[in-house]
Amino acid sequence: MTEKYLSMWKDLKLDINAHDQLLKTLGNSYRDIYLAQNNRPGGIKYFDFVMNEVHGLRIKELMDEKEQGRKIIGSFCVFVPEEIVLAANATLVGLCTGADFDVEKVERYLPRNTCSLIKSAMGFKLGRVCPYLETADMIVGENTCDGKKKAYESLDAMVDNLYVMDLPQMKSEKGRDLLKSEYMRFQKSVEELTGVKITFDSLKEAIKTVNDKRSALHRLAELRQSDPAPISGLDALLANQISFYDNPARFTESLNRICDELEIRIKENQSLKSKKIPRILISGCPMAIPNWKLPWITETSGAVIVGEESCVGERGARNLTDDSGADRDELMDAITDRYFKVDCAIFTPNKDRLNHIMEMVKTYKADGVIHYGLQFCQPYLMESIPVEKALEAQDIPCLRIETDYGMEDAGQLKTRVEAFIEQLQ
Ligand code: BJ8
Repeated sequence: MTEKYLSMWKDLKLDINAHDQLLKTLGNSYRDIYLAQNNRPGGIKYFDFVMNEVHGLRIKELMDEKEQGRKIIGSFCVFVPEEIVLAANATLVGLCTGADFDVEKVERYLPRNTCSLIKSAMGFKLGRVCPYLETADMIVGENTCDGKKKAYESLDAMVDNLYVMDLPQMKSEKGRDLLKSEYMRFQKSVEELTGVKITFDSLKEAIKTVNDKRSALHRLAELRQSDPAPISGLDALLANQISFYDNPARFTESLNRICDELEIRIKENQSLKSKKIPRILISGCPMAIPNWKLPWITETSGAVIVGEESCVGERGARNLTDDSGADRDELMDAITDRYFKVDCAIFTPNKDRLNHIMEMVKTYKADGVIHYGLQFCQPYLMESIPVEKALEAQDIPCLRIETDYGMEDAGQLKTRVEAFIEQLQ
């Protein structure tokens, strides 16, 4: 792949040596974690292909789109509405935040006690190894947690195309008004960037495209409710991760094809594993590509992950946008209402998230919950305590994990996860 896309990466001014190193590491962990699994559905080969080409063919496609005048918008958060971006004839891509890079350099800009996700975003920029970041015509940051908020001030000094979206912190009427006004402001900025006026028809069509993508993710989630689970949590996570990068219509079609296959598996009672194994719900911080550490440890310790209460999972993908509005403003209201339901831990109070975790335990027939908190992530680590208490009050076993992107604690994590799974058995 290196030779084939070398000139493109050079044009994007990537650090070629560092980027080669990154691709090598990514390829090795994908082989050891993903390709080592047994009994994967045949359709998952498409996602293997996408992963193989995540810095290659997909970037080439984005560059081709740019050549035809289409703008690329990069985002770090599920609060950035893809519907608005698509309606202005632009493309939304998730930005890389799932691996450590250039940590030493990053710590010259950010305190050491910053979460891995934020450090990763900064490391990919400082190291010039993320082609998505370099392709983007607009990078959208959002005022969510304090770490991100302040890190965007540093990022702003490194790029000339950062747009920061303000976000509410309370689920109040005022909070909803703020979200709507921020979405209106974003819509205007996207129109200015693309030179395309968002119309009722283009917005309605974009809502349909995104709803179709989310419906395919919902279908996958529903199939995972079957016992035994028809697909590994690792592969389901991969589908959720890729949904942030791939062309939405193509992604929807490919995922629906996998779901067709899983339906047959369920009908024919083909089990992923030969014996019954504990079912785990993962809840907490988002896991961006290639953050596979905890799911990999969990699923190689004798359990299967059946759901993710996460932004790269059900928190991010649940709820469709109502497309029955009669005019553009009504559709913008529907978009606001849909996103206002996202129960990120930056909200206070945040009862909805707790209720959602409880509901997911039941729906997915989970035997236990692993709460995943990134080190130094105050919102999710703070919430992990009431989450654990509420689960324990209902006799639902919960394991609270606090970790980062490094592999140094992998052995210790495995011991804890194995003991937890044994307790579930
Ligand atoms: S909507 S979860 S994608 S903000 S892990 S950076 S919270 S200190 S990522 Fe998120 Fe949007 Fe919320 Fe979802 Fe801060 Fe925590 Fe780091 Fe985090």
